[in-house]
Amino acid sequence: MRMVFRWFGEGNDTVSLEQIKQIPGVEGLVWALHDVPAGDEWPMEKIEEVRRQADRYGLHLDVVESVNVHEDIKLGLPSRDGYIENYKRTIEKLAKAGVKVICYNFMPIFDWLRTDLHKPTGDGSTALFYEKAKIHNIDPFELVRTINENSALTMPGWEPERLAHLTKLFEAYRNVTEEDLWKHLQYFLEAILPVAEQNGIKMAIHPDDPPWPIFGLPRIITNQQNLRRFLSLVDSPSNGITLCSGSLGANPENDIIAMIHEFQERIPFAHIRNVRVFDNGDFIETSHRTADGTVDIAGIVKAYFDNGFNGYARPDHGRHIWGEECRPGYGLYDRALGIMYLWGLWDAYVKAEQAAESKQ
Ligand code: DNO
Repeated sequence: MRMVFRWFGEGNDTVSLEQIKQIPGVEGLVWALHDVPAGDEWPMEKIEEVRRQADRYGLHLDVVESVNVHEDIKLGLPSRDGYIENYKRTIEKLAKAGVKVICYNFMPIFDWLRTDLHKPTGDGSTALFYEKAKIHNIDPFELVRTINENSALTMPGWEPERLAHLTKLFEAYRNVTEEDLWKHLQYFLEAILPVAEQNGIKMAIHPDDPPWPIFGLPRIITNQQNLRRFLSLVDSPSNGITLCSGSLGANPENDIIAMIHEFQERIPFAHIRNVRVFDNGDFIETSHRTADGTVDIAGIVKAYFDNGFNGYARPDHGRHIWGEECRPGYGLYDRALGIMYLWGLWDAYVKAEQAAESKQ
């Protein structure tokens, strides 16, 4: 398990590289050029600038999250080919900069979705929360307004320019079915995976968060069966998954441990976090500790360990604790605690294995 930490860039994050460097066992950053709009080619000078910043702290840039996919690609419009060309050029440039894994998602219009970014948890901390009934009743326009008003920093996946044409986008998706989305995804993969393969890059799709359709928009990367279908769209070692335990874990029917065993060769990147799912379908993001949520984090880490997982992992969102002012879900403290929990589990499994071997 190679531990990495998401960083939004100089002037765009409350967490500094100096702080990240001091978290035990963190070897690299999970980064992106957040100011480049989806669909544009990433400029080499900007990539190199991040490289220089990371180099100063001896942190690598092996993992990018995300190179966002333009809506025209998801919609299957004729204009997609130009955006796909840009995507390919970006893959080549990132490979030149030493990148090994590119995380992306294929969710129509919205990326991750929550109804409350600062839900009190009862102990003085707050966390990201999803209220099922609210999603059924809220107008998506209002949700976008609330999300953006709530945070001083632009939320990843909620960039204003991306959501500026919401009415037009909803209109465009009106007749797009799940099967259409699968076809558009396949077209995209067939175009980019040969370039990724030639350049030694693993593409890692992020599951839909939450893993079910919202606002009548189709969502397909939601469960084990669909992940299996996804991997069979194009059989390439570069066609992989960002296995996010928090996103998939919002549906209690998802057996994440079984997914790790089945897809282990195609998981270059793991997002490890816990959620507590309530009987009414609401869920809240909790600490990483197994006992605090409904996702078996200890079992998940054990499954990675048993499969000799050597990919990248990051703690995912954290709660907002100890009064920290930060990007919702992306503070320093709770994510650092999460890392120590993950290492604690991992090291205990290493020791147990060594003890078992020495007895033989
Ligand atoms: C939210 C993140 C997502 C994720 C993308 C990956 O905090 O988990 O925005 O980065 O879905 O493409």
